[in-house]
Amino acid sequence: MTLSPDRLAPMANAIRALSMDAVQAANSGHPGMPMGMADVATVLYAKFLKFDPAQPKWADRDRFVLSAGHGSMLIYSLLHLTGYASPTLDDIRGFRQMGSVCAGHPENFLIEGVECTTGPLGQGLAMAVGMAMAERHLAATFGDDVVDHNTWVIAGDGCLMEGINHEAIGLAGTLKLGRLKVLWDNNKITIDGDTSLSTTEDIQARYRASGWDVFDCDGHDFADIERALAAAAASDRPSLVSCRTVIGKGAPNKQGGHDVHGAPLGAAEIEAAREHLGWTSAPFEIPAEILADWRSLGARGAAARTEWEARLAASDKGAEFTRRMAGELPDTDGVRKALTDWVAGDTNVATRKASENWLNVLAPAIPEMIGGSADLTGSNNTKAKCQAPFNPQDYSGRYVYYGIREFGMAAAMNGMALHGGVIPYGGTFLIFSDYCRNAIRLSALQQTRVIYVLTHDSIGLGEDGPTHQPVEHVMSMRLIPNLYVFRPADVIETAECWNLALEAQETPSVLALTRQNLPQLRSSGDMLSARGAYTLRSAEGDRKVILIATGSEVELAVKVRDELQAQGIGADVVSMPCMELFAAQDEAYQREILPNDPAILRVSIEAGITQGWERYTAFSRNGGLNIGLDRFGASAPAKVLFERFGFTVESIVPKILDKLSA
Ligand SMILES: Cc1ncc(C[n+]2csc(CCOP(=O)(O)OP(=O)(O)O)c2C)c(N)n1
Ligand SMILES: [Mg+2]
Repeated sequence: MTLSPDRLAPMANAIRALSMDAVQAANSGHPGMPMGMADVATVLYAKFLKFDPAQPKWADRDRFVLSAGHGSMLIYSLLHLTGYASPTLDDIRGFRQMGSVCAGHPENFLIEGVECTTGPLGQGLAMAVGMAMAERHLAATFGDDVVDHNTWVIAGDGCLMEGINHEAIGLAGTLKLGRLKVLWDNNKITIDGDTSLSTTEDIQARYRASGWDVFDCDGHDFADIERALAAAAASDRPSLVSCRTVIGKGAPNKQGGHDVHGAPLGAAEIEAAREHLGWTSAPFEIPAEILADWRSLGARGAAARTEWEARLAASDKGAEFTRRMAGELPDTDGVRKALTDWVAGDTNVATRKASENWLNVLAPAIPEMIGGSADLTGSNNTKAKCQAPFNPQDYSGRYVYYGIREFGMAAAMNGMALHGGVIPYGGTFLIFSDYCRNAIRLSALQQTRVIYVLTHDSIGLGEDGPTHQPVEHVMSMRLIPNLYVFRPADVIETAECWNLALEAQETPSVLALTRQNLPQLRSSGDMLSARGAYTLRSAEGDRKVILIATGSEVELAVKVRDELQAQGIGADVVSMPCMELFAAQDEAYQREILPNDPAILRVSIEAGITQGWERYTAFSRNGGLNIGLDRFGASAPAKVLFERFGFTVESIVPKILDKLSA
């Protein structure tokens, strides 16, 4: 069925009406973008997008990403009008209010039809790059009859202006992601006013230079939109469609100006818009025949989905595809056995090297793992031997050369995880986690299983100096909710932490790993890291001190303990590879490891900022003791730095004795 322009126009006006009325009711929100892009979005849904409201998550659907997340009423309108169960009209009435799934910005964890959380400008488009990567990888692995879909994006001027845009389109162009189609809401307006206030670049030329196809259309001419989208759909390159639009189109006195970007139109202008659009229905009422046209689009999707289900059932790889899309790990008996063998050994290596060694066990056993690094493969030790490059010649490859694009990499990994069917992990130096921090935050918010392999985790990296030496990073990562920050102490903890990260389906993980070698400290398996912290060495005699350490400082804590014991002072060493997991244990376990005894001195040792450690040391004899680094590092060999900054038995033991006798 083909809907003619005279049918499409009222459909687009339904988006406009819902958007202006919802923003007005909430007295908050952004009417300009949904009203301006209503015509383009209507053509996209009517003529191009493959979707089925009855099965929002079916695997071979097209992905639609509203990168300009402030225009959330656009996607809420589209989902409701096409017949998704969520959001309901009541949800839309409750736009931006407590209890409604129609949050201020679209949230993937609130509405099934929302593919990813957007609002932080630029990241939606960059996540879409990851979705398109996952699509190509799965198509190459499982065949076109199982995986064959597009990723469509609506992005605004802001998404194209952000720095991450450069990273994302460079990656997409290099990887020749022809299934990625970006519709640019080219309305020449941002919050402050005309885009010429801040931007003069030739955006189309920049995209072309990055290997993209670029098309152009009048974003309010249905035939012209359809022509341009068809050209983009047919292109084998990633495509940008510049849709020339008028922000707030339909509000006769306000359209085209920046006032319409992010404020309710007001009662008078809404009345004028109703008149202008010929929209006579009351707020939140959609005339039956317009709704029927929208619903007919939704109903159409079932055919493609059921045909695909038949193809999946016929595929000999169907069961494996279904497992991967469900995010369930394969049976990893071999992995469990490998860990037992490791425990029996005695391996002194840097934890980044232990990570690589473990990846060589994991990657062959878990084919959905896709690794990569932001140009630090040899330093992050992220490539397993079995992984071939992921590139346009072979999308079945499982190792991505992201280039020096930390933010782009992290956002792409979010998109890959959200697409499903793959488990992305990627590396950079821990210090550059700041470059991608907001994407790490979005991993946590979106509940994606993304694994960040962040090496060179302290002054222990040595000579590169303070620009490269993380000080505040480990602790500041711990501030992000729903993020596991693992800092393993040796080869065994490294393997355990990798396993925990892989098992955490709805929580991203950071693995903070050393450059320098560390001794193997454990000769027991049992996944002790799963409880976040555990007693690695128990006091002999009367316990006076508990040393709590992470990562490379656990070795030091063991040496400090030996010296205390030699002086007749009983001391435990608690290794705490993951503060979040320890905090999640029941009270009884936490008290077993850290007894509620004010006579015991608790001492934290971590080569980073001490702020935050009071959580575990304040309830302690004389307020406890925090050994750390509350300043920037320096350029020197690691050993010299640890000595200079007091990470030695000789420096720490007297401080403990002082505290004990105070
Ligand atoms: C990273 C980031 N910076 C700033 C903002 C705040 N912000 C929201 S919308 C917007 C302007 C976006 O302009 P454009 O994409 O052209 O949207 P339009 O005004 O056309 O709807 C800004 C600065 C944000 N959401 N994300
Ligand atoms: Mg704009």
